[in-house]
Amino acid sequence: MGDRFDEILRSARGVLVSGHVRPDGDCLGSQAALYHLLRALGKDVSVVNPDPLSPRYAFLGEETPFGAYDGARTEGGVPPYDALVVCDVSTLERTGPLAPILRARAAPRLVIDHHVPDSRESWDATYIDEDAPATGLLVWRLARRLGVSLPLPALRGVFVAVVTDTGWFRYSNTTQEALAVAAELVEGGVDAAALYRHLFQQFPAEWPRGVATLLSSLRYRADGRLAVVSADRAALRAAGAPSFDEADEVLDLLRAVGTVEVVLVFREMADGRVKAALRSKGDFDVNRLARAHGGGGHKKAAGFDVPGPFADSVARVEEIVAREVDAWKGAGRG
Ligand SMILES: [Mn+2]
Repeated sequence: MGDRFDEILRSARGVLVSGHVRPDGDCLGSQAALYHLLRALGKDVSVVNPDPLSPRYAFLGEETPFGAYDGARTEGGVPPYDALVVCDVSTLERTGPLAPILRARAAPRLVIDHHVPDSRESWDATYIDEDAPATGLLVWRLARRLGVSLPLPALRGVFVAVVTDTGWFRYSNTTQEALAVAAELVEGGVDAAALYRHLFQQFPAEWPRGVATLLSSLRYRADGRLAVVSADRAALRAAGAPSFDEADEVLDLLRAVGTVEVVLVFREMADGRVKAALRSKGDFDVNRLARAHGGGGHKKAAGFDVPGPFADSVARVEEIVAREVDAWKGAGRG
């Protein structure tokens, strides 16, 4: 695996790095690592994402120049390049407004990712490992393979990628490799406590009010095996949390309940679409459910979005998920 991927990357002079809409810690951390890896190989590198950095990840922008799609510029501001590498997502569709621009370019398209791949997408070469805890670890492996010693900003990127996707080494995707690489990153100069503070202790003052709004809507379905919360923009505004955006902690909190196997969080996006995030504690496959609604992810963490209006879509999707969890519970569970 990876021969053709490495060959295309090696021969390209200019590389464009991109990723999914609303890039998260793994997407951005991988990109930071890849940016500095490719720079170490003497390449011209640009990072352009569909969306700018959210405040949570702004600190990464101090070491790596993250660009974002700009509708006011020609072709969204995407520069010329010889090869494209998409990080942490394996369908071009998920690059949002960048998708038609990237698709129209003749340069080879590469993907480096750990999501369940979408067979409908065609890539010139892929580096996909569904069992990898984070895409950032694949960039780490790539650096090893190419014999590149990564500078500190790249090490920080890999660390951010791994800790965000493993829930700071708490989720079941925390492999021996994740822990071993983390140890090497710390040895290489990564300050774990400083990154913890950046990632998990810098939320805006309104953030707890958003969490409270979501939690106050809690209902249990499927005999307590499914926990559902939802909040539309009006509710968040009324609670004094108009720009509430980080709901991962809510997904974690609800999984703390003993009976709960699956968590479902609904939020209304700025464009009126309804975003559904799903987490599973055990064997229930939330990726399959997300796929059926045009989304995707992993077996234990996945998401999708559907058109509004909010209340109608929430009711409809919640019913579907409750039925599935109910049926799964009956399927030979001890
Ligand atoms: Mn990821």
